[in-house]
Amino acid sequence: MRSPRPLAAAAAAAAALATRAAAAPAPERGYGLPRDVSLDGARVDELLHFTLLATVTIFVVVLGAMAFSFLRHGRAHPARYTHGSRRSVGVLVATVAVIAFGVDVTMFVRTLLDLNGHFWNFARAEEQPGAVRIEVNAHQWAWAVRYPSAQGEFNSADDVVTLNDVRVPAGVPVVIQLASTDVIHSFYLPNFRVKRDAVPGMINSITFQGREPGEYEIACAQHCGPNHYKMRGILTVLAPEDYRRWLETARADARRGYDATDSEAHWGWAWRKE
Ligand SMILES: [Cu+2]
Repeated sequence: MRSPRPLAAAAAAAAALATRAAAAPAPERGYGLPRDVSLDGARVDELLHFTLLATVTIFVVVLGAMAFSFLRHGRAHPARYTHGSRRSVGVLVATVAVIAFGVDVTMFVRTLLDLNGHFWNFARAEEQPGAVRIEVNAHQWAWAVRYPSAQGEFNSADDVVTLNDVRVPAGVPVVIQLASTDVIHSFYLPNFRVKRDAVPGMINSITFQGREPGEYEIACAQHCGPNHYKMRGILTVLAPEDYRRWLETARADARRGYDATDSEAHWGWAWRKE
């Protein structure tokens, strides 16, 4: 009788392949922005939609005025030039100024409030119970990812280190500190509406909160060399219980593989307080 071993091995290989394939983020469907799965992404979308609405409105009004003039006057209409009166010009300029200024100031203030209160408020994100801290070191051409030990220390014996693979729990803020060892890269999460450069010699922060479990794309948004396109990672948002289980297993693996003499493996840094 044939040994079941090769079959079992083939099944295991097929299962491993299937898992890999399933780990690819689903392609975006339809038109418009990528699906927003973050807590604060709607703030960015609102500004984009407002800008779109404003430009489309202006486009339609200008086009409408031109079309009206063409249709109303036709070819035979002789050209008539007018420079308006002081009053009419004043009213026109004032109206345009008030509308443009009002729109600009509104957008500017909203942007400042969103940045200071949410997107750049790393201290507040870190204070939330259960907040996750991660270090990401960008290099040509991959993202090296490091989680702290159970005590919250980086470069410890049970740091979990992954490559192009960031896993986070849903429903809590995530704060990532970014570094680069060679050129400028940019850590971009389209589904979370956040992006930040990783600059050699600097530690930059980025924060977001995932709303629903799933797999999403990590991209590099700075052209960083011939293999720039390979800097595609996967950000997996897990249910909190699944995340806890994964982290525990990964920590146990990390402890088993720890080599205190391998200094290159300890590229992490002491967490910077904002
Ligand atoms: Cu890059």
